[in-house]
Amino acid sequence: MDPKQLAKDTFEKVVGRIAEKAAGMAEPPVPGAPGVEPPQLEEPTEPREPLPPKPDQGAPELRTATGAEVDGKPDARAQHETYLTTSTGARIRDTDHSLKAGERGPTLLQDHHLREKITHFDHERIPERVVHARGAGAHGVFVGYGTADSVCRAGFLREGVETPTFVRFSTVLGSRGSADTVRDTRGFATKFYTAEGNFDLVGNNIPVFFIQDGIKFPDVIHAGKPHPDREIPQAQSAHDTFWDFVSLHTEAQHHTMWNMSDRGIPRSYRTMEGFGVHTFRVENDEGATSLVKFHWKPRLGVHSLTWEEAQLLGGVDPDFHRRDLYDAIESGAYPAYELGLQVFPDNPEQVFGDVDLLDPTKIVPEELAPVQPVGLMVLTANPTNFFAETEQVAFHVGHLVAGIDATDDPLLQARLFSYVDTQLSRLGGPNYNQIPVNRPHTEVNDMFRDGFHQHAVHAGVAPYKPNSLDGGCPFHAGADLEGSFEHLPARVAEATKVRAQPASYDDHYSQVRQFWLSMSPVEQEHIIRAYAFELGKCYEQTIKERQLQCLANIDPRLCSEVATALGLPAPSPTVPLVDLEPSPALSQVGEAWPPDGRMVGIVIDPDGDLADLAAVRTAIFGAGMVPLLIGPHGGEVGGFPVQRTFATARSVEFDVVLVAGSPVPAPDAIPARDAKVGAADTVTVDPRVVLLLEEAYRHCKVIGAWGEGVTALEAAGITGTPGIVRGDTGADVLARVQEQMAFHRVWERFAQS
Ligand code: HDE
Repeated sequence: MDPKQLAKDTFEKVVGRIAEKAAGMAEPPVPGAPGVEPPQLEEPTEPREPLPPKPDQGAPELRTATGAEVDGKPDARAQHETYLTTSTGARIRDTDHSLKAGERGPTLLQDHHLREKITHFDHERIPERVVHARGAGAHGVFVGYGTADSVCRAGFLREGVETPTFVRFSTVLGSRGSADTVRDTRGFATKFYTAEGNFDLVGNNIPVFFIQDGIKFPDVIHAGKPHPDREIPQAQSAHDTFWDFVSLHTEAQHHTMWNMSDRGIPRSYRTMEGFGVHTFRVENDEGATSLVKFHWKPRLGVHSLTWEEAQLLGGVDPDFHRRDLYDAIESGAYPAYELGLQVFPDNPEQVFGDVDLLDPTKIVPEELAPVQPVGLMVLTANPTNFFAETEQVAFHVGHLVAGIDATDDPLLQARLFSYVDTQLSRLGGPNYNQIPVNRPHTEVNDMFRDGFHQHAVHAGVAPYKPNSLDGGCPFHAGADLEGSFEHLPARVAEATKVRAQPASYDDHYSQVRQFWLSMSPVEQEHIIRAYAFELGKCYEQTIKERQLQCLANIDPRLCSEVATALGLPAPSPTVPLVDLEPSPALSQVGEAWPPDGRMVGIVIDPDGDLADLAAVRTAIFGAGMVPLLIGPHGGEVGGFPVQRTFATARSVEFDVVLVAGSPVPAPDAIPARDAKVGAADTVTVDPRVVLLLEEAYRHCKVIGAWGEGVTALEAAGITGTPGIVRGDTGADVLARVQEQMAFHRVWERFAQS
């Protein structure tokens, strides 16, 4: 079957099933409601059944601590019942007052309820992840196409097999509470709960890494984290220690270039690629092995923010990527990613062409080894509880299943150690795989015993092997090897113990230049700006000069443009520039993509003509997008619910802006009250609307206006044409807007500026 059709059919099958469940809703929900029903004004006093979870929420499957299926209600473990109790189940009458010696007297030590409540609260926090602390998760389902059978025998890749998944997206450098839209690599970690055990694909949105050997991981992370003395800057690479390290440790230059490109500031987790980075070894039913690299391709295409949007969002909505993920799922725009494999022969050298497959600072261009689709993942439900699921999920590159094995990539080898080790301190002991979100969906008989937080009640007396007292159980996979894991035999050349690496790892620049040469002019401009910004934030001249030398070794024009911004001379290259064939697959610009889940802001004027509004909203919902009405005040305008006001809205949360009227300044357009009003006092259109339009224009978004809305555009000084749609009716404007927004942005507008 045509691969595109396969993806489409699989997506529709999964989404169709959910849509059936949601049928009956009057219109798709505008995301963001905190609960299933609006709260009453007075504090409720009558006991009642607690509210059910929201329809967009899922939860880890109900399994025992040892992976077995359980009959029962998933919310039976939810602690969501009518009456308050102590942690041991005694119903209590009052949790608002501590037990005191008289109304004004001291608190009594006897108050076990107070002490239990406060003590538990005191211990609510666990250590955040040492990297990737900030993240957001979602439940999904993966459907295999069966196309991987020729290379891999893993059961979850077989045709039509459906496997539940949990995905956690993350930034790397920032703390748990840091902003989402910082310039950084993004984590893209997936747990597949397969029938043959859990498989974790712990990848990033960038296909290369800073270092070739895991022993350097503490170095690169210490350099990227805030300075140890002042603990600033938070979640940033724009500082001296980061650039000090990467300019000295030049194998980091490839990853750094990706970070400086638009890939470092994704528009959404829904528009990111994912990469397993390392090469893995896989085996088919016949026992033949191949080397592969894993890729996730987002159904919506790869798309990024502009730098100014990213910066504004850091203040306007630091949770932008989380909210975007949750809102998309809630509004039915289920994020989807196709899993693909680049397949290479398993030759003894483990090279493909000129690329050393064990060097994680190198890619294999897709033009040389196409990404072959093997399945589709659709994210279908939001977590019910952030801590239980997103915080406690524990990924590990060693969670492998039958048919998939690690290679000797020295970065991967260190990771095989690190991921278990880190969970011990983060999750408080060795039994973290018994936490509900980590439980496999298949039975576990590991003979591991005891330890903190042991949830299993192990039977038998012989947790050792061989034994006869427990009848010899559990047995090795016997005659039936189907689905059993085995380390795939791979020859290791006769060698001497050394702390060294192959000479092929010494090329630090050719693929960085290839990336640069593969970018469109707009993308190259963004890269220049990013380097200029980051290095401009460094304090030490030496570090800037050293990094400029690295840039000279990548591309002289890139180097000279950045040098100009820094006010420094551009050095000449110290290595020969190698011109590899550009790889068009690396660029984000040029293709058209589906509109699902895009946020459409609609400026309305209560005194204007609202006749088209109902039809436009319905058409936007119909196209799988989310319409958000922006009015002068909250509540309703012309019978329509207003989701954003001129005071609360900022252009950066919308992908597209429609202007249905030309609203005069609202009563709260007072500079002293709202800084967004600016100094303007002689304007005819609300100045916050003007700012919104100016920003949307500057960030190269499509803008559509009809009726009086055209006047508002003029007030904002928007006279140009690319990506500006003017018309008489809302329906006509929306149709033309949709055509243009398929390209994500109005790229020509960048080129003109
Ligand atoms: Fe990680 N990494 N990593 N990493 N990594 C962690 O594990 C580590 C690397 C990645 O959402 C930690 O549970 C070492 C490459 C993701 O929970 C820790 C090395 C790639 C996540 C760890 C690497 C990644 C982590 C911290 C070099 C892309 C978040 C908390 C040898 C292929 C997973 C944790 C989540 C998390 C170690 C390099 C991806 C400390 C030692 C390369 C997506 O174990």
